[in-house]
Amino acid sequence: MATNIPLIPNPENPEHFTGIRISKPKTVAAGIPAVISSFKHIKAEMSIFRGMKALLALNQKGGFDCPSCAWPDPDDERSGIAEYCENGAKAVAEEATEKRLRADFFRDNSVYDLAQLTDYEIGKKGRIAEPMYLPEGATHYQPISWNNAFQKIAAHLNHLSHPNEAIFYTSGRASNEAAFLYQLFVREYGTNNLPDCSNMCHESSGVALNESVGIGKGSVTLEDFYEAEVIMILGQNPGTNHPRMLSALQKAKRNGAMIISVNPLPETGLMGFDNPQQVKGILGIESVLTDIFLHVRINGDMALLKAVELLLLEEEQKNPGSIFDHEFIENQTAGYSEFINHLKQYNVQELADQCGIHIDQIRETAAALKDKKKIIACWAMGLTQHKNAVATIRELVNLLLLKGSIGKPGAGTCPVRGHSNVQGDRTMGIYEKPSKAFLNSIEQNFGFHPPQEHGFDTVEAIHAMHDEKGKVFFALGGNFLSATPDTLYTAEALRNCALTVHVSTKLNRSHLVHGKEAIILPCYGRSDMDMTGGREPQFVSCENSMGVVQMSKGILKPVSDDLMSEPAIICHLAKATLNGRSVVNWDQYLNHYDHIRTDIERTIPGFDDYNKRVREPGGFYLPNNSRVGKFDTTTQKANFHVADVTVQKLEKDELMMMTIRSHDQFNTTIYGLDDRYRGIHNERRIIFMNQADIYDFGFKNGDVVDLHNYDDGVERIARKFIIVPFAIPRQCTATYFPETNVLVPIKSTAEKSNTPVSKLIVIKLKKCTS
Ligand SMILES: Nc1nc2c(c(=O)[nH]1)N[C@H]1C(S)=C(S)[C@@H](COP(=O)(O)OP(=O)(O)OC[C@H]3O[C@@H](n4cnc5c(=O)[nH]c(N)nc54)[C@H](O)[C@@H]3O)O[C@H]1N2
Ligand SMILES: Nc1nc2c(c(=O)[nH]1)N[C@H]1C(S)=C(S)[C@@H](COP(=O)(O)OP(=O)(O)OC[C@H]3O[C@@H](n4cnc5c(=O)[nH]c(N)nc54)[C@H](O)[C@@H]3O)O[C@H]1N2
Ligand SMILES: [Mo]
Repeated sequence: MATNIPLIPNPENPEHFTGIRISKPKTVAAGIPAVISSFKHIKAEMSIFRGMKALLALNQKGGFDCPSCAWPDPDDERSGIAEYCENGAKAVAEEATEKRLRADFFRDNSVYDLAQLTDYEIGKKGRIAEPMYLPEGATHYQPISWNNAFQKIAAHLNHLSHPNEAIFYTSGRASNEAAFLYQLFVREYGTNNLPDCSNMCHESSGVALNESVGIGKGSVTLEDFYEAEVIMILGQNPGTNHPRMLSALQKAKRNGAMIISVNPLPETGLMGFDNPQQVKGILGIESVLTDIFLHVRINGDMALLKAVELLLLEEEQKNPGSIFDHEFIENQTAGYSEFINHLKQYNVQELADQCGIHIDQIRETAAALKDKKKIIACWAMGLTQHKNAVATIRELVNLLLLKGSIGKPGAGTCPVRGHSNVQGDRTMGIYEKPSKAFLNSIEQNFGFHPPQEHGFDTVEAIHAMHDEKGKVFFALGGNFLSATPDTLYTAEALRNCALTVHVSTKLNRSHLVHGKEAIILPCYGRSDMDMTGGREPQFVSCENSMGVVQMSKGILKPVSDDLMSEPAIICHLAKATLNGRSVVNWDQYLNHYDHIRTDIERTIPGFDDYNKRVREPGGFYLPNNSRVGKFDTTTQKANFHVADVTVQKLEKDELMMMTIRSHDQFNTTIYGLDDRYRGIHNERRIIFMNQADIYDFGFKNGDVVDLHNYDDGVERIARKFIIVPFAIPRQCTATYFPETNVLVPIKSTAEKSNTPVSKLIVIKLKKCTS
């Protein structure tokens, strides 16, 4: 039975179309339609009372942290009623739904039946309400007690010939408290196999920034946005994925900042913004955001950045000292002359051809940057999920270094994080390559010797399970099957496992493509009131994209009495698995989360007075040396980096494809079937193409095609996608993730960060015959 479970997308079981409607892409984001959309999603999932209660607490000081993105809350004024965005409201609706899945649901629906559904349909089923177990060979999940579930997992873990045969994945919603306990348990158990969603996300930023400026996090605060002269936004779609960033951009702009956007798509949110939290916005008065839009080809960023740098260098040479910040370069950087010598080999016109942007526009960009001293560079997945991602991000830092634009107000690096606590999880030690200092601190504070050998990252974990070296897969959140590349290969990997376990709020495809045995442990979400310890509601804490740690306290009554908090699940699992072997006092953590924070404070720098400061409204900033112009690199300076421009070679019948998010999804959670800003309604199986390419390839708008990839001699197929013409450069196409993850070759990963290359997949199109 297990091997017949359909995968979606699956060559044998194509998804059905849902009835596409196309309208003109929007020119302005948010506004009234966003407010209406928020309420529609809330109303579909819960009573208005519960909905209002949740929304009123969302991102308020003393309320809960939005489970959607990692964009920070304003340090000063928060709008009393609406410090959230349309997509934050959708995230809450999805999590706080009153629909629940109990034993009868799993009795009535086999795993096979559930796997026939689309991701959208699966997600809409409701919250998992009690622990469930799938015995070997069974067709249906059945209820299991918490205690038996922990005993079964413990037995599997203790049965392995080495702890490195177990893999412990984390998705970025886990709180600091949960993440800290999780890594502590995993390391005491004996492995560093702690892959996380960051491996697929901003890993390239972490690697690049560490090498360049000595810290894997961004350097700016929200205040810097309001002082910046130029804000560059590369490979990011904030209107959909970080909507509250638009308010910051609007304010920055009012203060005189210029905005330069670099994207293969003219994303609505980048172009214009209608602030729903202001009267003017409600009245539909839009503000134009982007001043210069650079319609780059997929992965043309490196060539573009070099072209801009070269033009700046030409100016600088005409008038030495007028463009570059020589004092900064001299005192605070290393590698300047090698960088300049290498840059001089390039030719602006050739670079312009490579990135697909007219030389006049590149000149305009260079002219805009010429006299500016305070530049912020923002980026997200459009830069990180490429083969040369690390090099491209370092090139962006090169540009900032030339201008002395880091370590001072109004300037710096801003990798815009995805999951709401993905940055905090890393700070807590969710990392397969922990530093010696971190491991030593664990040893000193807890008295056990943690494993020193590095563990598997996400892609390595998939290979290990595929090769039967990874035997137990445990996930703290997330949807591993759908989020990872090469869906069929990953499915084989998961099915090879003896046991797969998911700590989850909602049902997803990873529960349906499972190991020989499978367990689902249902946990509280951010909005749920957590009475662990029995006396008072517990709170947890999260670190946002700008390094602010804040408390998050759920306020809703959980949909079932059979849920447990993530920290509690980890404590119980640790006790069951390590039994008498553990030197950690897990019971005190179950008693009160303050004890977890006390131990975090002892172990990880920057958390002094954690319990006190986290209770202060707005939380506290973690230390960040790059913010103050100190660079903890091997040279003790910010490092220029030399890299070549690489250009993807394409055959005549090949195209580049990037996989992106629609406006109605959070990663693999599909909220709805619309991509409102891009004018797509009621359909996800589409491929955006340039109109001239559609014609040249012999297709018509609306034709249905199969997408093929042939990397490493493997034929990968995603069937049935509707061609939609769009303002995208020639030879570039876009589809939604996760439907096309089946095409992302497992071996195609970024140099140094090993992040799957989800933004440049070489594909061929074939007209669909069936
Ligand atoms: N509502 C909502 N919010 C989210 C998420 C969600 O799914 N839904 N996901 C969260 C997570 S985990 C993350 S990581 C972030 C993701 O946030 P984003 O990075 O904004 O998400 P993507 O949709 O992957 O968009 C990538 C953008 O990069 C562009 N792009 C693609 N390739 C290139 C390229 O080669 N060069 C350039 N310059 N641009 C390129 C695409 O056109 C698109 O605009 O959002 C977080 N927030
Ligand atoms: N092709 C392609 N693939 C990609 C990307 C891409 O752009 N293109 N983006 C990548 C990126 S940036 C990321 S971050 C990954 C995301 O990878 P993941 O983080 O693994 O995936 P999500 O879809 O965010 O996980 C959703 C599931 O998390 C569970 N969940 C939700 N809230 C909670 C909670 O509070 N606690 C627990 N325990 N579980 C919860 C629910 O069961 C839900 O089904 O995907 C990556 N994959
Ligand atoms: Mo992400």
